[in-house]
Amino acid sequence: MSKQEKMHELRVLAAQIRLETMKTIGSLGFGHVGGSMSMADAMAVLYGAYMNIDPKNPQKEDRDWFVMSKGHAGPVMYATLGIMGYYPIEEAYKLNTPHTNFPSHTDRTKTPGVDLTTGSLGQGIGEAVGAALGLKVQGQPSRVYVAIGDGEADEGSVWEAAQFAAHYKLDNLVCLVDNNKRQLDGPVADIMSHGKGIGAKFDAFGWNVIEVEDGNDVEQIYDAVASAIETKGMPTALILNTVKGKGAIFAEPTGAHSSQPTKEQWEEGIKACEESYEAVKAQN
Ligand SMILES: Cc1ncc(C[n+]2csc(CCOP(=O)(O)OP(=O)(O)O)c2C)c(N)n1
Repeated sequence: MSKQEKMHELRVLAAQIRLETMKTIGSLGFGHVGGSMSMADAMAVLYGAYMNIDPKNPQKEDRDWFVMSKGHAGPVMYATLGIMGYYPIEEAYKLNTPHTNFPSHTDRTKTPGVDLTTGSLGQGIGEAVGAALGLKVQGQPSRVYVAIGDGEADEGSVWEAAQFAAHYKLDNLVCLVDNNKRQLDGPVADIMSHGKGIGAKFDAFGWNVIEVEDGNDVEQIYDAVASAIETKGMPTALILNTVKGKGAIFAEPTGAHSSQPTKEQWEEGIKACEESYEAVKAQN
């Protein structure tokens, strides 16, 4: 398959992930649309191009791991795992209902394919660093990918984990920063700015840093992950400059953190994602 064909496949997958994310959250009627939709393209690239996984054997020993440290973006992970074949995607439409296997935040005891439990911001990256060290010590070829938010990066524990990962030269670790410039209450720059930037911080902690100008462009993400995999002796941070709510017609214009639109707005939002999925499929 040529690179052009692969990029088309990944764009189609990203559009399908967006559609299924909307259906998953829409089944409940409210939830974290913003930070889920900004991650769809990165999820498509990781699961569609790079991760060594077997959906029929989620625990296989030499698998790559993905940790959604910004655990409120659980729905985009559930959509991705369902599409990849861990379970029928319709199961995820029981999002956050009693006794569900699809809680609002990712839980390793509930959902096949979820490697670590998250939800308390700043916790997942530390778990991912521990997993990366453990897998290295065991001699596994596995890579650990972890996604954090730019608001989440206000947590001090993120930087303890970053320091540890650089010290132990965890080159099997890639941190994807969903740099969508917004957190729960508004713009990150107004609430708690990152000084010279999150990339500059990771650089100061001894990481390899790759700025991805458009973090919703699958080809830019694809090239950045390839470069991360080639980097030896240090972990890599990919700073994905994304748009919060990307592709959700009721959330993208405002960058809302959580959305509770009307039933009609949900129908329109899902229909728009269906149309863009069909349009992307028709492209070459
Ligand atoms: C320790 C902790 N404090 C507060 C929250 C509540 N909370 C959930 S999401 C969120 C904002 C996160 O912003 P960001 O990481 O930028 O997420 P994104 O924009 O990517 O969705 C907050 C404050 C939490 N889950 N954990």
